[in-house]
Amino acid sequence: MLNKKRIGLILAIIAIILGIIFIKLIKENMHYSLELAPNQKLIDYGRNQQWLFAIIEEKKGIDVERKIYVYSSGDPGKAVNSDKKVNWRKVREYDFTLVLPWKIELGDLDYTDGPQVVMGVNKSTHFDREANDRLFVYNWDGEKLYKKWTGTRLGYYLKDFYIMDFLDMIGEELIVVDKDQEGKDRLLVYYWLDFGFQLLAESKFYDRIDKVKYIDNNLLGLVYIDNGNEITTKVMVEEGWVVEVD
Ligand SMILES: [Ca+2]
Repeated sequence: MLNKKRIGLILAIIAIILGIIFIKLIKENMHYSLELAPNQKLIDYGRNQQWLFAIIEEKKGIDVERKIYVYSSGDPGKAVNSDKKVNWRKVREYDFTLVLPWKIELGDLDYTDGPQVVMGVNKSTHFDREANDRLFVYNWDGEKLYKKWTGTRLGYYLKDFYIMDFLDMIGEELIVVDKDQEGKDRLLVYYWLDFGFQLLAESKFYDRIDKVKYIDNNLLGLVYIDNGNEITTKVMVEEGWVVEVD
């Protein structure tokens, strides 16, 4: 028969068990969340099935820092679907304040090791004092970032870039939106060869390029502005040139 003492003891045990479950849930949520603190802002992120790299801007008093946060989906065998929620767990943090990254993409440029982490940064170099937007490429070995390639200049001014596998050649290709001194845009297509990017094709100059999208093998969707009109077209690579397909 249950007396009051026994009921009290059982309730106490239940309370302790619930407490442990509650603390565990809070802890898991803390580790498995991309939610940011009020002083943090997500600038950009890139991911594959297993890893997510985010550029986070962090305000500390009057200082503003740029960090790279590295998250793992935890299970390398598990596919990440866009319609399925993934509990990304933060595994590393790097301070990139000095080079101010503004865009980040993950890719397999050479399929030998990787993934590669490709960053648009704003940095002056020894040879080029003016701060310019350029690319940094890192290898990620699952634990650390290693410098693979740090930005010799591509074209005039790096306005935007995309990593995508849209040509038959091995690895993913780099597509750069390049702005010239007069403010006109063109596309540059690069592939990775041994130790760096090799230019494969360039487009003509447009007043402005607004959007680049993968459609199919050697076929990109392009949205550009010409004399104030927005034009949507398709382009392909042909003998060193990026040409419009009609
Ligand atoms: Ca390819």
